[in-house]
Amino acid sequence: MIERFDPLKGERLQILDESGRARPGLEPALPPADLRRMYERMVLTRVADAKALKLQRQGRMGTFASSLGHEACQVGTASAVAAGDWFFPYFRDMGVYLALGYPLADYYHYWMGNEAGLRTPDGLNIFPLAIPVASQVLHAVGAGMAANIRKLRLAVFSTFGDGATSEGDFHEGMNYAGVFRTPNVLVCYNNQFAISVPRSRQTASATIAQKALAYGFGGVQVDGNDILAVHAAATEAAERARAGGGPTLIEAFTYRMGDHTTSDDAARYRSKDDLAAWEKRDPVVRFRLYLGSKGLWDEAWEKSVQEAAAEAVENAVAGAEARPTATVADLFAYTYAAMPPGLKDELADTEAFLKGGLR
Ligand SMILES: Cc1ncc(C[n+]2csc(CCOP(=O)(O)OP(=O)(O)O)c2C)c(N)n1
Ligand SMILES: [Mg+2]
Repeated sequence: MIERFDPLKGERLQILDESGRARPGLEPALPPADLRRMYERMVLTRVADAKALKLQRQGRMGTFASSLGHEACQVGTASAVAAGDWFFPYFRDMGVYLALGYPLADYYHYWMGNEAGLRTPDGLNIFPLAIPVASQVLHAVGAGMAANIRKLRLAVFSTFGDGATSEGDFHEGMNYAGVFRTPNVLVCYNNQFAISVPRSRQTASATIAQKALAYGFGGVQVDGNDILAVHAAATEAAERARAGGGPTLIEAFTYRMGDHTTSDDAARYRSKDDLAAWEKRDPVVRFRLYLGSKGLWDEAWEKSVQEAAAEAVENAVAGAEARPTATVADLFAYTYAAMPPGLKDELADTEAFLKGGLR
């Protein structure tokens, strides 16, 4: 289906319009229980996100990158992941983590300043989220190459922002993926900004999806506020990857509804009108309206979903805050199996400095 939407012609895959109506012939055949689970995960992401912002303001969490407005991108992409697949996420991916079953307490613990929170539990194939912009694309393509060498039939996902497409790592990864036909699903959340830099200053390409064509594989632009469109594109791309059909680039067209992170103030560089226009395209509301039209949503169920999310979030906060905070030694401990002498010296210097003087 994704071939039917040509990025060079400005075509974008949209299944649900803003009022939640599905376009005939494009609706994926998902069982009601799956649809409802997707909605629950979107709500959990939103509630957990709002809580993280509050915790940061209270000094209980470090700098945090909000997922507000990205719930369809994140949960939709994760909904295409099958057992055995791998995921290489980035710093704005809480919905991916939650949809794949990562413990929220661990995720919070990481953002509270302890990298132990990113040690993925056994059984989940999630690489630690990347802070260096676009570095995860290389890791994902490398893992895709490993899957090819080992003849494993799996898909390797990676997500990144529009700003990441200006990085060399992105282009190197794309090039390698195209040449070696790695089984990658590369999903760009084009949220129109890289901190304060607008999409128009990022690339002169009409779309990000079309960049795939130059690397010899397919790219598709989808409505990133439409979870069914993201799900359909990611599912098809993953099936293609597992079947040996090579990589796909998906551009999920969306908008960053919050500040870049808690240390940013987006009001300084973008207009209220833009924000108001995108509020009407809220991905959670759109999917709720769709579920309502299918008889899968009512007020009582909404209440139970919201209450379950709130309870899960409160439990996760308590769990994360009960864990140990990071020590100075933790900053040095995990790069090498055995700490080299230079690093040992640095650790000793740092500890001495914090005790009130240099050695
Ligand atoms: C290699 C690198 N350069 C710069 C930064 C600082 N930085 C953090 S986020 C960001 C912008 C990322 O924008 P985008 O890729 O669009 O993702 P978004 O934040 O919009 O989700 C920058 C420049 C970084 N983390 N890594
Ligand atoms: Mg961006």
